[in-house]
Amino acid sequence: MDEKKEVMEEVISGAIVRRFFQKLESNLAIDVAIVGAGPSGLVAAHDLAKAGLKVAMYESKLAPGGGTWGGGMLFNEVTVQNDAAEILHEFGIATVPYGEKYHTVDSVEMASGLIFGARKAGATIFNAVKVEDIVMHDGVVSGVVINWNPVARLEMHVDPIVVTTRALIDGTGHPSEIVNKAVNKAGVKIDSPTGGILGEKPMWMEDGERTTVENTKRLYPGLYASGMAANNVQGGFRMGPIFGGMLKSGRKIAEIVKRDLGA
Ligand code: 48F
Repeated sequence: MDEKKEVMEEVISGAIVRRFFQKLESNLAIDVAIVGAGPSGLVAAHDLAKAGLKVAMYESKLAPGGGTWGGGMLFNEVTVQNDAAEILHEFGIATVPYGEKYHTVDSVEMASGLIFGARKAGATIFNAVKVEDIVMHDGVVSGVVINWNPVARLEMHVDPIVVTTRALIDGTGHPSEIVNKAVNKAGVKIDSPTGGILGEKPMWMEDGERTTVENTKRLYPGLYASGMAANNVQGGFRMGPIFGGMLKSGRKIAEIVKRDLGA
């Protein structure tokens, strides 16, 4: 009897399909969904997964990392304050002191190190996936509506699927896309001076860096914001190519979510 010959093409396709759908299925009901894999979201994902929570991140681009890769004006060096450099060291990312208060970091090392660190802590990252809406159950934000970003980009008429979550963090950066859905689609009042989104102010590095961390908070039951999204919601100043506030904001939102979820 002829033994059936293993066909490599079938094995390889089967491996990808089976493993991907295992990953997707085990992330259909999670503890924390983080939208946007920028620096604040990646630190939050790392800390929350490390605390034993089931964390999934959704990044609409193929490469996670958000605004980290480009440094300032594509000069691929990033700056952080001394205390934020310590967060990078926890991820094994090297920094070089610059004067008394700052460190510089190779932006490629920082982006890849944060991604690797979040993943190694146990967070699952779904790239090329866009969160296009939120789920609201009885006045609590309780899920994300996801689809492939290429589907959205090509404006294909394809329905999404839904993931339920106990906490949802908007880490989408400047547009604060997820909070926008809560305010403008669900019509809820969030924890901000107006109950809505105030919008980012122009550049003031020092103030922007401080308020990014101060503005990091729970906005509504089940809904949180980190990084530039948090600052945009509360009307903070932009800070440009310094990233300490983003890293500290990610750490702060992780502490708040851990407390709220009893982790
Ligand atoms: O903007 P981003 O890097 O987020 P952040 O953590 O950091 C901001 C800094 O990079 C920089 C800054 C520092 O001075 O101001 O801007 O606040 O990353 C946000 C990520 O979210 C993704 C987007 O592609 C980016 O990688 N994103 C945005 N909307 C969606 C999304 C969405 N609807 N679904 C999935 N991903």
